[in-house]
Amino acid sequence: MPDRFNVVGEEEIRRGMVVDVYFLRTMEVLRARGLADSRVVMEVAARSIPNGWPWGVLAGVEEVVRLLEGRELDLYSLPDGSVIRKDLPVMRIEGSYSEFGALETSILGFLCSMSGVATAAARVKMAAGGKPVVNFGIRRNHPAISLAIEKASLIGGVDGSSGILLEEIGFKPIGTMPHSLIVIFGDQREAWRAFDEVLPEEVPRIALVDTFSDEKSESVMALEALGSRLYGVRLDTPRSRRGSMEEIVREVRWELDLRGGKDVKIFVSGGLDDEQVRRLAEAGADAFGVGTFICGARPVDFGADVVEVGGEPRAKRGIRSGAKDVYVCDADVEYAVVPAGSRPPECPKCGGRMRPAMIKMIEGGKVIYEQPEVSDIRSFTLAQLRRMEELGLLWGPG
Ligand code: PCP
Repeated sequence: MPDRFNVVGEEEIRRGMVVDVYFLRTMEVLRARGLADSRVVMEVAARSIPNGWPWGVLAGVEEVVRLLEGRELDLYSLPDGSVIRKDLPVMRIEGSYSEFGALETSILGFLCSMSGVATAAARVKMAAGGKPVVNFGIRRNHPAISLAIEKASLIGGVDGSSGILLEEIGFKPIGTMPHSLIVIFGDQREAWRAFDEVLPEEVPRIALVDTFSDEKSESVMALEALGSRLYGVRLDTPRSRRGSMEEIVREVRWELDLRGGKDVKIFVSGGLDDEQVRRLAEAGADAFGVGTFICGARPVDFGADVVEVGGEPRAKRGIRSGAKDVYVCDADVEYAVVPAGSRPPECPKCGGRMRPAMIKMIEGGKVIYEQPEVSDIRSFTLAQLRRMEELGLLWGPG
């Protein structure tokens, strides 16, 4: 059960201990009336995408598969990294309601939270116009889920993240230096030189340049202090000093270039969102550290609804009844939803062939799908988003 941090472990989650009490009451009533083993089809779809955004990125599927493994059911799902839209069915679970009905809380918990992070990460990554974006936000979440959140941000397309646990999923953590290092030294130059002398060569020399005086003068100081060993400067300007960050970036770029620092990168962090990253990238910033916008992202509002009972289509108002198949046209990143078992539809955009988008991942409780590596999922996400960018679909109306 929960430990001192009130954190629930994997075994408790798999046992269904994270559950809304009304599901347990539902099971009690269904059992009392002999309906608990009704064969149902449950469908999961996003009822809305946060902030009215036109698309989201699906994440948390691997965790749902791990949650349901071994339970007598079949699960079909779009894979992690799929770019999804409102009301598009992303997952279909078939089996006896008693096998998974009370797990709805955790099924949605994984999908809502991780897809919210992946979606925000994708937006800020695409706003950066191909420049690196690093997740600096694990400090914004409960430590128990930091690696899950970092994984979701990578699925969304960011280039890296700052936590050392990342090594467990095949990524090297990325970071620069905190203000505390410079404040304790009391002198920027001494702090930067010590950083350069003490740390291994592979650590990039990115000097934080806004601690005691302004970004322009400290950037010049850093170039004078480290010379060609200076890889970059980080601007993390406090809100009390922020005017136009774009103008500050342009000014720093000018002063560095004037003094032979053309190769010195300008890294910006602190309270950035997708719109600010877009403007700063256009102003010449080379890379970004984004925390709250990614790790404090609003969850995607997935709903799980029974759409078939005992083989008969049946659903609540607002939900189309019956099991459905989902097809996708990769060329247009366009989906089509048809009653399960229908003929494959043609792409409504180009008229071309569409392929089944849902993958059977669990059959009779046995996992039959091998999840891709996070780096491959990230590539899949970015390929869809870059295609949408080419088609002018990326920033359209919600
Ligand atoms: C923050 C710290 C985080 C950044 C900003 C995340 O700066 O560098 O990595 O920012 P966000 O959550 O606002 O997007 P500080 O709070 O100044 O911390 P530090 O001095 O350690 O850099």
